[in-house]
Amino acid sequence: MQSFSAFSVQSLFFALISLRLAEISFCHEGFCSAPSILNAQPLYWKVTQPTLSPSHLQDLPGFTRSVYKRDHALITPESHVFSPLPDWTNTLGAYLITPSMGSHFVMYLAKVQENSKSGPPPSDVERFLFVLGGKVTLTDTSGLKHKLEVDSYAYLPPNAEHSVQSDASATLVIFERRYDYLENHTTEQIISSTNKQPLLETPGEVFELRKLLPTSLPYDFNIHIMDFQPGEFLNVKEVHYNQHGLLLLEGQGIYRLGDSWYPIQAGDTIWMAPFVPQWYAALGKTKSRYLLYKDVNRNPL
Ligand code: UGY
Ligand code: MN
Repeated sequence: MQSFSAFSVQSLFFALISLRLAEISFCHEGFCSAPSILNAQPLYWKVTQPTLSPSHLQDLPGFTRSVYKRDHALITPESHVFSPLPDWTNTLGAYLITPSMGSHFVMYLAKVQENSKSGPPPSDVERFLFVLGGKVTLTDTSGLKHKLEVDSYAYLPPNAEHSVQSDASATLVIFERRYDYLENHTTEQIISSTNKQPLLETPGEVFELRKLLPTSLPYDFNIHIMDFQPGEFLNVKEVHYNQHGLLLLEGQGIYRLGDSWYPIQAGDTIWMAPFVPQWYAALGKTKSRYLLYKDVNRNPL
Protein backbone atom coordinates (compact mmCIF):
# COMPACT_ATOMS: atom_id res chain seq x y z
CA MET A 1 0.00 0.00 0.00
CA GLN A 2 2.82 2.29 1.02
CA SER A 3 4.82 1.56 -2.16
CA PHE A 4 1.67 2.15 -4.24
CA SER A 5 1.11 5.66 -2.80
CA ALA A 6 4.83 6.47 -3.17
CA PHE A 7 4.49 5.43 -6.81
CA SER A 8 1.37 7.64 -7.29
CA VAL A 9 3.04 10.73 -5.83
CA GLN A 10 6.10 10.09 -8.00
CA SER A 11 4.04 9.70 -11.19
CA LEU A 12 2.00 12.81 -10.40
CA PHE A 13 5.23 14.77 -9.95
CA PHE A 14 6.60 13.54 -13.30
CA ALA A 15 3.31 14.22 -15.04
CA LEU A 16 3.33 17.81 -13.79
CA ILE A 17 6.97 18.34 -14.84
CA SER A 18 6.34 16.97 -18.33
CA LEU A 19 3.20 19.14 -18.70
CA ARG A 20 5.22 22.21 -17.71
CA LEU A 21 7.99 21.21 -20.18
CA ALA A 22 5.43 20.73 -22.92
CA GLU A 23 4.10 24.18 -22.13
CA ILE A 24 7.55 25.77 -22.24
CA SER A 25 8.52 24.01 -25.46
CA PHE A 26 5.16 25.08 -26.97
CA CYS A 27 5.98 28.62 -25.94
CA HIS A 28 9.31 28.27 -27.70
CA GLU A 29 7.39 27.67 -30.90
CA GLY A 30 6.46 31.33 -30.55
CA PHE A 31 2.68 31.06 -30.46
CA CYS A 32 1.88 30.54 -26.86
CA SER A 33 1.73 33.12 -24.17
CA ALA A 34 2.93 32.94 -20.58
CA PRO A 35 1.95 29.68 -18.85
CA SER A 36 -1.67 29.66 -17.83
CA ILE A 37 -0.71 29.07 -14.17
CA LEU A 38 0.48 32.70 -14.12
CA ASN A 39 -2.24 34.34 -16.27
CA ALA A 40 -5.95 33.53 -16.13
CA GLN A 41 -6.24 34.26 -19.86
CA PRO A 42 -3.58 33.84 -22.55
CA LEU A 43 -1.97 37.00 -23.90
CA TYR A 44 -3.96 38.68 -26.68
CA TRP A 45 -7.06 36.55 -25.98
CA LYS A 46 -9.35 39.47 -26.79
CA VAL A 47 -8.05 39.43 -30.37
CA THR A 48 -8.93 35.81 -30.89
CA GLN A 49 -12.13 35.80 -28.85
CA PRO A 50 -13.76 39.11 -29.66
CA THR A 51 -17.13 39.84 -28.17
CA LEU A 52 -19.70 42.11 -29.70
CA SER A 53 -21.23 42.94 -26.35
CA PRO A 54 -21.58 46.72 -25.91
CA SER A 55 -20.76 46.49 -22.21
CA HIS A 56 -17.41 44.92 -23.08
CA LEU A 57 -16.68 47.69 -25.57
CA GLN A 58 -17.12 50.22 -22.80
CA ASP A 59 -13.58 49.24 -21.73
CA LEU A 60 -12.19 50.49 -25.01
CA PRO A 61 -10.50 53.90 -24.63
CA GLY A 62 -12.53 56.67 -26.24
CA PHE A 63 -15.38 54.36 -27.24
CA THR A 64 -18.97 55.46 -26.67
CA ARG A 65 -22.30 54.54 -28.20
CA SER A 66 -23.55 58.08 -27.59
CA VAL A 67 -24.60 60.05 -30.67
CA TYR A 68 -25.79 63.63 -31.02
CA LYS A 69 -27.56 64.66 -34.23
CA ARG A 70 -29.86 67.46 -35.34
CA ASP A 71 -33.09 65.53 -34.77
CA HIS A 72 -32.14 62.87 -32.22
CA ALA A 73 -29.58 61.88 -29.62
CA LEU A 74 -28.60 58.68 -27.87
CA ILE A 75 -26.91 59.27 -24.52
CA THR A 76 -25.43 56.13 -23.01
CA PRO A 77 -24.23 55.69 -19.40
CA GLU A 78 -20.48 55.86 -20.14
CA SER A 79 -21.07 59.47 -21.30
CA HIS A 80 -22.88 60.72 -18.20
CA VAL A 81 -21.28 63.71 -16.50
CA PHE A 82 -22.60 64.52 -13.02
CA SER A 83 -22.15 67.81 -11.20
CA PRO A 84 -23.89 69.42 -8.20
CA LEU A 85 -27.48 70.29 -9.11
CA PRO A 86 -28.13 74.02 -8.79
CA ASP A 87 -30.41 74.80 -5.79
CA TRP A 88 -30.30 71.20 -4.49
CA THR A 89 -28.18 70.10 -1.53
CA ASN A 90 -26.05 66.94 -1.54
CA THR A 91 -27.31 66.00 -4.98
CA LEU A 92 -25.48 65.33 -8.21
CA GLY A 93 -27.26 65.74 -11.51
CA ALA A 94 -26.67 64.84 -15.15
CA TYR A 95 -28.77 66.76 -17.67
CA LEU A 96 -29.42 64.38 -20.57
CA ILE A 97 -31.89 66.42 -22.64
CA THR A 98 -32.14 70.22 -22.58
CA PRO A 99 -33.56 72.98 -24.83
CA SER A 100 -30.08 73.55 -26.29
CA MET A 101 -30.80 70.35 -28.29
CA GLY A 102 -34.13 71.73 -29.48
CA SER A 103 -36.42 70.23 -26.84
CA HIS A 104 -39.00 72.22 -24.89
CA PHE A 105 -38.29 70.18 -21.73
CA VAL A 106 -35.37 69.01 -19.63
CA MET A 107 -34.69 65.44 -18.61
CA TYR A 108 -32.06 64.75 -15.98
CA LEU A 109 -30.84 62.15 -13.54
CA ALA A 110 -30.55 63.22 -9.91
CA LYS A 111 -28.37 61.19 -7.54
CA VAL A 112 -29.40 62.22 -4.08
CA GLN A 113 -27.13 61.47 -1.15
CA GLU A 114 -27.43 61.43 2.64
CA ASN A 115 -29.18 64.59 3.98
CA SER A 116 -30.13 65.79 0.53
CA LYS A 117 -32.86 68.26 -0.30
CA SER A 118 -34.28 69.33 -3.64
CA GLY A 119 -34.44 72.86 -4.94
CA PRO A 120 -37.63 74.18 -6.57
CA PRO A 121 -38.10 74.22 -10.34
CA PRO A 122 -38.10 77.71 -11.94
CA SER A 123 -41.43 79.55 -11.71
CA ASP A 124 -44.23 78.28 -14.00
CA VAL A 125 -42.34 75.02 -14.53
CA GLU A 126 -44.03 71.69 -13.83
CA ARG A 127 -41.98 68.73 -12.57
CA PHE A 128 -42.34 64.95 -12.94
CA LEU A 129 -40.04 62.70 -10.92
CA PHE A 130 -39.70 58.91 -11.04
CA VAL A 131 -37.66 56.82 -8.59
CA LEU A 132 -35.12 54.54 -10.28
CA GLY A 133 -33.30 53.36 -7.14
CA GLY A 134 -33.51 53.84 -3.36
CA LYS A 135 -36.19 55.80 -1.50
CA VAL A 136 -37.00 59.48 -1.07
CA THR A 137 -39.54 61.47 0.95
CA LEU A 138 -41.65 64.02 -0.87
CA THR A 139 -43.19 66.82 1.19
CA ASP A 140 -46.08 68.28 -0.76
CA THR A 141 -47.75 71.74 -0.78
CA SER A 142 -49.95 70.83 2.19
CA GLY A 143 -46.95 69.64 4.20
CA LEU A 144 -47.89 65.96 3.85
CA LYS A 145 -45.00 63.52 3.55
CA HIS A 146 -44.99 60.67 1.01
CA LYS A 147 -42.43 57.85 0.87
CA LEU A 148 -41.51 57.17 -2.74
CA GLU A 149 -39.83 53.86 -3.56
CA VAL A 150 -38.54 52.43 -6.83
CA ASP A 151 -41.19 52.65 -9.58
CA SER A 152 -43.18 55.36 -7.81
CA TYR A 153 -43.50 58.85 -9.15
CA ALA A 154 -44.86 62.33 -8.52
CA TYR A 155 -46.16 65.14 -10.71
CA LEU A 156 -45.94 68.64 -9.23
CA PRO A 157 -47.93 71.41 -10.95
CA PRO A 158 -46.17 74.68 -11.74
CA ASN A 159 -45.40 76.79 -8.65
CA ALA A 160 -46.51 73.99 -6.26
CA GLU A 161 -44.19 74.23 -3.28
CA HIS A 162 -42.61 70.90 -2.42
CA SER A 163 -39.34 69.26 -1.49
CA VAL A 164 -37.70 65.89 -1.96
CA GLN A 165 -35.49 64.70 0.87
CA SER A 166 -33.46 61.62 1.54
CA ASP A 167 -31.25 60.22 4.28
CA ALA A 168 -29.59 57.68 1.98
CA SER A 169 -28.57 57.53 -1.66
CA ALA A 170 -31.28 57.27 -4.31
CA THR A 171 -31.58 57.95 -8.04
CA LEU A 172 -34.38 59.81 -9.78
CA VAL A 173 -35.16 60.67 -13.36
CA ILE A 174 -36.82 64.08 -13.64
CA PHE A 175 -38.67 65.88 -16.43
CA GLU A 176 -39.45 69.59 -16.27
CA ARG A 177 -41.33 71.78 -18.70
CA ARG A 178 -42.56 75.39 -18.70
CA TYR A 179 -46.30 74.79 -18.34
CA ASP A 180 -48.40 75.64 -21.39
CA TYR A 181 -51.35 77.32 -19.63
CA LEU A 182 -54.92 76.88 -20.88
CA GLU A 183 -57.64 79.22 -19.76
CA ASN A 184 -59.84 77.74 -16.99
CA HIS A 185 -57.68 74.65 -16.56
CA THR A 186 -55.16 73.67 -13.90
CA THR A 187 -53.29 70.48 -13.19
CA GLU A 188 -53.17 68.68 -9.85
CA GLN A 189 -50.46 66.98 -7.88
CA ILE A 190 -50.24 63.25 -8.59
CA ILE A 191 -48.41 60.65 -6.53
CA SER A 192 -48.61 57.02 -7.56
CA SER A 193 -46.62 54.07 -8.89
CA THR A 194 -46.39 52.26 -12.23
CA ASN A 195 -48.02 49.04 -11.01
CA LYS A 196 -51.16 50.95 -9.93
CA GLN A 197 -51.82 52.08 -13.51
CA PRO A 198 -54.08 49.93 -15.71
CA LEU A 199 -52.98 48.46 -19.01
CA LEU A 200 -54.46 50.48 -21.89
CA GLU A 201 -55.66 49.45 -25.32
CA THR A 202 -53.03 49.78 -28.07
CA PRO A 203 -54.98 49.22 -31.31
CA GLY A 204 -52.74 47.85 -34.07
CA GLU A 205 -49.79 47.41 -31.70
CA VAL A 206 -48.56 44.57 -29.48
CA PHE A 207 -46.68 46.37 -26.71
CA GLU A 208 -48.22 46.90 -23.26
CA LEU A 209 -48.97 50.50 -22.38
CA ARG A 210 -49.52 52.37 -19.12
CA LYS A 211 -49.87 56.15 -18.80
CA LEU A 212 -48.65 57.69 -15.57
CA LEU A 213 -50.60 60.98 -15.84
CA PRO A 214 -54.25 61.75 -16.61
CA THR A 215 -55.02 62.12 -20.31
CA SER A 216 -57.30 65.13 -19.66
CA LEU A 217 -56.78 68.51 -21.33
CA PRO A 218 -54.94 70.39 -18.55
CA TYR A 219 -51.91 68.08 -18.78
CA ASP A 220 -49.56 69.21 -21.54
CA PHE A 221 -47.42 66.06 -21.42
CA ASN A 222 -47.72 62.46 -20.39
CA ILE A 223 -45.28 59.76 -19.37
CA HIS A 224 -45.84 56.36 -20.97
CA ILE A 225 -44.46 53.07 -19.70
CA MET A 226 -44.15 50.66 -22.63
CA ASP A 227 -43.35 46.94 -22.34
CA PHE A 228 -42.22 44.71 -25.22
CA GLN A 229 -41.48 40.98 -25.07
CA PRO A 230 -38.30 39.92 -26.95
CA GLY A 231 -39.13 39.85 -30.67
CA GLU A 232 -41.97 42.39 -30.41
CA PHE A 233 -41.70 45.70 -32.22
CA LEU A 234 -43.62 48.86 -33.08
CA ASN A 235 -45.93 48.22 -36.03
CA VAL A 236 -46.20 51.91 -36.86
CA LYS A 237 -43.00 53.42 -38.22
CA GLU A 238 -43.86 56.61 -36.36
CA VAL A 239 -43.32 60.14 -37.66
CA HIS A 240 -45.22 62.71 -35.54
CA TYR A 241 -45.18 66.27 -34.26
CA ASN A 242 -44.65 65.31 -30.62
CA GLN A 243 -41.23 65.25 -28.96
CA HIS A 244 -39.95 62.38 -26.83
CA GLY A 245 -37.49 61.79 -24.02
CA LEU A 246 -36.96 58.07 -23.47
CA LEU A 247 -35.20 56.07 -20.76
CA LEU A 248 -34.79 52.34 -21.37
CA LEU A 249 -35.52 50.84 -17.95
CA GLU A 250 -35.09 47.16 -18.85
CA GLY A 251 -33.95 44.95 -21.72
CA GLN A 252 -32.27 45.65 -25.01
CA GLY A 253 -33.12 46.05 -28.67
CA ILE A 254 -32.66 48.14 -31.79
CA TYR A 255 -33.95 51.72 -32.04
CA ARG A 256 -34.34 53.30 -35.44
CA LEU A 257 -34.01 57.10 -35.40
CA GLY A 258 -34.10 58.80 -38.80
CA ASP A 259 -31.83 56.74 -41.07
CA SER A 260 -29.74 55.33 -38.21
CA TRP A 261 -30.23 52.06 -36.35
CA TYR A 262 -28.89 51.84 -32.81
CA PRO A 263 -28.40 48.84 -30.51
CA ILE A 264 -29.64 50.02 -27.11
CA GLN A 265 -29.74 48.59 -23.61
CA ALA A 266 -31.15 49.44 -20.19
CA GLY A 267 -29.76 52.77 -18.95
CA ASP A 268 -29.76 54.44 -22.39
CA THR A 269 -31.52 57.75 -22.98
CA ILE A 270 -32.93 58.95 -26.31
CA TRP A 271 -34.00 62.42 -27.42
CA MET A 272 -36.44 62.44 -30.37
CA ALA A 273 -37.19 65.76 -32.04
CA PRO A 274 -40.57 66.33 -33.74
CA PHE A 275 -40.98 64.28 -36.90
CA VAL A 276 -37.90 62.10 -36.49
CA PRO A 277 -38.82 58.66 -37.91
CA GLN A 278 -38.81 56.25 -34.96
CA TRP A 279 -39.17 52.52 -34.52
CA TYR A 280 -38.20 49.94 -31.87
CA ALA A 281 -37.69 46.18 -31.87
CA ALA A 282 -37.06 44.38 -28.58
CA LEU A 283 -34.36 41.70 -28.66
CA GLY A 284 -32.40 39.68 -26.10
CA LYS A 285 -33.95 37.28 -23.62
CA THR A 286 -35.84 39.57 -21.28
CA LYS A 287 -38.65 42.08 -21.75
CA SER A 288 -37.90 45.68 -22.71
CA ARG A 289 -39.52 48.45 -20.70
CA TYR A 290 -39.17 52.13 -21.48
CA LEU A 291 -40.36 55.34 -19.92
CA LEU A 292 -41.34 57.93 -22.50
CA TYR A 293 -42.08 61.66 -22.24
CA LYS A 294 -44.60 62.83 -24.85
CA ASP A 295 -46.13 66.31 -25.22
CA VAL A 296 -49.90 66.16 -25.72
CA ASN A 297 -53.16 68.13 -25.62
CA ARG A 298 -51.90 71.35 -27.18
CA ASN A 299 -52.41 72.76 -30.65
CA PRO A 300 -49.01 72.73 -32.38
CA LEU A 301 -49.80 76.13 -33.97
O1 UGY B 1 -46.82 57.14 -28.36
C1 UGY B 1 -45.79 57.22 -29.01
O2 UGY B 1 -45.53 58.19 -29.73
C2 UGY B 1 -44.79 56.07 -28.87
N1 UGY B 1 -45.38 54.85 -29.38
N2 UGY B 1 -43.53 56.36 -29.52
C3 UGY B 1 -42.43 55.58 -29.37
O3 UGY B 1 -42.50 54.54 -28.69
N3 UGY B 1 -41.30 55.96 -29.97
MN1 MN C 1 -43.63 58.22 -30.74
